[in-house]
Amino acid sequence: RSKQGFTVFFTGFSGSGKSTIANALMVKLMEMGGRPVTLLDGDIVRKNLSSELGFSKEHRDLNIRRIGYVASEITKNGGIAICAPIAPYATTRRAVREDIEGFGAFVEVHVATSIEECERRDRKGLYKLAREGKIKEFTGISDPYDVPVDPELRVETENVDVDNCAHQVLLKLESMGLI
Ligand code: GGZ
Repeated sequence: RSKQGFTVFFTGFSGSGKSTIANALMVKLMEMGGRPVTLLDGDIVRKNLSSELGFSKEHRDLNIRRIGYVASEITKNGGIAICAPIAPYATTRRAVREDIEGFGAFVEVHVATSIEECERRDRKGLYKLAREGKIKEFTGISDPYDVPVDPELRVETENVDVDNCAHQVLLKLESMGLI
């Protein structure tokens, strides 16, 4: 009997390492073979699925609900969905969890790299623009982020490298009987 589908849902600040860990995880899962793996990265979704949306609470919620819908379809069909948006609102993450748990497992991974570290790295220069007020409603600077209270797993990229974080996710999936 083939195993059930599931969704790995990363959440965390811009620059926290979500995309990099998600990519490393995708490679590891693909190497294992078996189920198809689909990555729904924040950037890619915003370009292809949510191109008309901004960053108000309403638009962020709509973006996350769309990601959740696609992930639920993948999970329903026995696949693996890896999502990596900021997803700042706990109630929206909860709603997506409930949508998906009807079909398979939902594994929330909080990438808990601190806002100080994300701003210090500032890989895309967005934090600087946010501080200057040139980007409004920037998560962690001028917009809220609800810290996940009870995620399946918490990782961080300040003291731990990406490959190790992805490995921790794999171990969690294994302990949950998903892989
Ligand atoms: C947060 C923003 C904003 C604002 C543009 N706030 O590092 P990035 O660039 O590539 O990741 C961020 C991305 C966030 O999109 P998400 O779809 O993940 O957000 S949400 O889950 O809240 O819908 C960042 C960029 O878009 N970006 N403006 N104001 N991030």
